[in-house]
Amino acid sequence: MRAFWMLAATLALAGVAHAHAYLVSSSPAENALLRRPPGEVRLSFTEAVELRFSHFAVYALEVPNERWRDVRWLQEQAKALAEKALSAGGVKPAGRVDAGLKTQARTAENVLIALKPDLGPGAYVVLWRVLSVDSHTTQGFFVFVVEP
Ligand SMILES: [Cu+2]
Repeated sequence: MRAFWMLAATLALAGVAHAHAYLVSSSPAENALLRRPPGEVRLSFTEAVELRFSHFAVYALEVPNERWRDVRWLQEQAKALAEKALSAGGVKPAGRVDAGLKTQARTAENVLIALKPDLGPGAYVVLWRVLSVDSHTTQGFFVFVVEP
């Protein structure tokens, strides 16, 4: 709790900067079509994020395989899932495939998310809501597909 108030005080003073933490790049990349399942996801933000006050998740997207290359359609499905997953209340979607954060720092621009081993073929959604060190919250998501 003490850490929270220290953070709040710091953030109140830091209210001048307006860069926000936006995603710069990721691995896998947005809309990547992968032959092998990745072991982790790396997200790079424009500024450092407070890991303990941020949320990251990766979900399997239940979609028929003939849709795996339909980027716009996948985007719509992913958006619906991300809204559900990031909403404050309600039932969280099933199918989480992330296995915790590999990044142990309190703040970081690059965040590594471990994945469960041997993800099967399919579409996956990476989503986040991050508190950046300048006190702003941003959120987003993207899709990648594993198609051996
Ligand atoms: Cu900002």
